[in-house]
Amino acid sequence: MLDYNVRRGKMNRGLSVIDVFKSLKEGNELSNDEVFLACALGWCIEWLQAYFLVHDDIMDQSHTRRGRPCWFRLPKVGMIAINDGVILRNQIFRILKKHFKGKPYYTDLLDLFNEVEFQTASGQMIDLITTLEGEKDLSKYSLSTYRRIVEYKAAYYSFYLPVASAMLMAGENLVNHTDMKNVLVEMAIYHQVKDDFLDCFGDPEVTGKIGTDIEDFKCSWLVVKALERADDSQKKLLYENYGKADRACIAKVKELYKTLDIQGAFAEFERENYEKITKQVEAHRCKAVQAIWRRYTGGSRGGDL
Ligand code: GPP
Ligand code: MG
Ligand code: MG
Ligand code: MG
Repeated sequence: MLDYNVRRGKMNRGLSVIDVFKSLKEGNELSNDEVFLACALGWCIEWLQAYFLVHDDIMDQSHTRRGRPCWFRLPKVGMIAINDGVILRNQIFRILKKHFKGKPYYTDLLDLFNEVEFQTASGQMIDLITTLEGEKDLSKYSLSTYRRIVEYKAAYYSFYLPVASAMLMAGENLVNHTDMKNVLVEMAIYHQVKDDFLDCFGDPEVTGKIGTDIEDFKCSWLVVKALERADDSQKKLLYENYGKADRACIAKVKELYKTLDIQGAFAEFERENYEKITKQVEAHRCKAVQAIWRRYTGGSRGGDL
């Protein structure tokens, strides 16, 4: 179960902890002990991610993940996957206890993981309740709703947690970092927009997952953008076909996305935001922010600890 669910990801979150910790050490060689502890923290985030994904795939009724059937889709697993998710989650606190108990920042680490899990579950909640049968209402889908969902379901655990946990390990405190949080949220939105784009237009052979956002009635960036661009008849088509697990309906939505040139809108969003965030990151006084942006945009050399 651990091999199936914890491994084979890109490990951006876990590796970011090491990148950020190194950046906070400003070129000083890390001791073996520090490398080990930064890796242990990184793995805690990978375990957290594994638990989230096992549960998220059940909730989203997804089919594949990392190029294989979702864990709950295996006949011998099914709903036992819920308990497996809980076991994955429990390992985080067992790893933390084993390696960090006695460190001055131990309770701060526990608080951090708990708080971030709460924020993510809150984001998952708003991601899910807008898709409830009987509650489906495309008029609620706006950029501000979208940004709120992404901030909570993705930004805190994917961007803030690697930075904040490495900062605690480096002996820093986490108060007064609002500007840092803001730029990390922008990074998360940039990446979630790409995730949403690939859900519809990506090649499952490459992404390792088959998209389900259209039939799941998700508040995806694509539908928000489509609603912005659509005229009344195109809006009607969206209202009639979005959120239905019917191939013909899904095809109609994809066709409309093409007519509205959502691919072009995505390319424009990507270009503009890459430049905007890169500028913000360069101007930022905290090196940690630069380290995580490099990791997620592939600019880091990586593996050169
Ligand atoms: C994934 O979003 C969401 C999470 C990983 C948070 C899950 C939180 C829980 C408390 C279970 P997504 O559904 O857009 O991701 P993907 O496209 O990878 O399925
Ligand atoms: Mg999902
Ligand atoms: Mg989801
Ligand atoms: Mg997605």
